[in-house]
Amino acid sequence: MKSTTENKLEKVAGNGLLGRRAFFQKGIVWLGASAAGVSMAATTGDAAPPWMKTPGAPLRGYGQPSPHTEATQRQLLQPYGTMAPGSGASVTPLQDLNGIITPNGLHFERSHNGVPAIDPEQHELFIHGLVGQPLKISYNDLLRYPTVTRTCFIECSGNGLFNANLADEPMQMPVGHLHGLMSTSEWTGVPLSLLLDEAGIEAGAAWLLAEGADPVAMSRSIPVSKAMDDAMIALYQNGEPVRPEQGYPMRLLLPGFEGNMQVKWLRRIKVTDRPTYTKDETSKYSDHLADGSSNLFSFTMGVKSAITRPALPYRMQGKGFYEITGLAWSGHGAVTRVEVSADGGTSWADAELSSPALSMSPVRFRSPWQWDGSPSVLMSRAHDNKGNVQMSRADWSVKYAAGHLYHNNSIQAWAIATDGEIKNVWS
Ligand SMILES: Nc1nc2c(c(=O)[nH]1)N[C@H]1C(S)=C(S)[C@@H](COP(=O)(O)O)O[C@H]1N2
Ligand SMILES: [Mo]
Repeated sequence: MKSTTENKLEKVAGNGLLGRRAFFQKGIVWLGASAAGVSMAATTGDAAPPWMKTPGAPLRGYGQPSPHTEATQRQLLQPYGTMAPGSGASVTPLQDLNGIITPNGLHFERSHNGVPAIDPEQHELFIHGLVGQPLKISYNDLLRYPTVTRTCFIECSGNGLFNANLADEPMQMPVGHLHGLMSTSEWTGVPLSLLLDEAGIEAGAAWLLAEGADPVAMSRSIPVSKAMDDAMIALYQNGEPVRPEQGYPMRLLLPGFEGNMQVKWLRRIKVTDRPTYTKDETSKYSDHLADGSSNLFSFTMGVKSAITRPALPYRMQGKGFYEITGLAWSGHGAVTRVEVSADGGTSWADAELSSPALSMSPVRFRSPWQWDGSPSVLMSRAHDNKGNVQMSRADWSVKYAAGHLYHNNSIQAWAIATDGEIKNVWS
């Protein structure tokens, strides 16, 4: 960067963090890539690139990513190998994405026993229990109900478990592997309250049992208050029918709640007066605290952020200007502020946030940074509109019992070495 430019840049925190105004300031030379001496004639005629000299590819019915981005894939985690290849998870490659929306083919998947091959013509949703009129609704009938649209994230309560206490040392893995059990879509579907009103909830109804049509019939208990508030039977994901991995033909969407409760391949809702205590909510998904007690249910996903670039699996390409960017989200509401540090938390600066800041939807944060090539530690810290602040990893580890893995929304740090190597570090 030229020294004249450097004078214009406002340093807002230690180790080269620049003010957000730098993004809008005129006359800044970010990389200084120069076109001097190149004549436009060289880009046409014989000197034109080969793809300008033959007709382009034919039209096709369903678009695919460029073959040059084929490496942008979900990473598969299959703990039981070929014995149960549909049991496990695949993570969103956050390192290769920008913006807030996850493309449908890259939405993370967590399935307990694979994707059922549901015939939509035969699939039905039952609503029964403490209702005046039990309902049996076919997929085609559900498509005729009034719909709503909202953008929100789904996050597995196991997201971040690789940065909990699985090993004595921080694990070195791509940012998608560390934080990619979180994806964001624009969901469209039928408000659950509408269907419950139609069935007529009876006095004493306080909970729902939601059950999936997969071979494990995964099921969870959900408070009626959430169902009547903002729950949705999702039918469309980013505009197209929900993908098989996400629950085709329909899934339960509970904005801000842990992913496990958002039952895929939804087939049954039973209205009850108490939680059902299903196998899926008693064998897993409880939070064990340091004092020996447990939170049986902890529905809302905490406020969290993660730097997705610079991050593993990549390395720095020499000193100079970088945009530090990542995602911040909260199950309690909207993210209002994200701070970034380049000196391991000694000093912080507010990052630029993408708009709009929607409730239970991530924001993309961005901070300009001038790396002088010295060892640095990058961190981000998110705040939401309900007053929640992301806690340090040290504070998180003492809150929960040793070995606890769920709901790790603590701050994660990337150390950058002089040779450009990036490492996950605990601080
Ligand atoms: N029927 C059913 N619903 C399910 C699951 C499942 O295995 N079966 N997995 C749950 C878990 S643990 C999570 S985190 C989310 C993941 O949603 P996704 O696969 O669409 O990302 O779905 C939940 N709903
Ligand atoms: Mo999950």
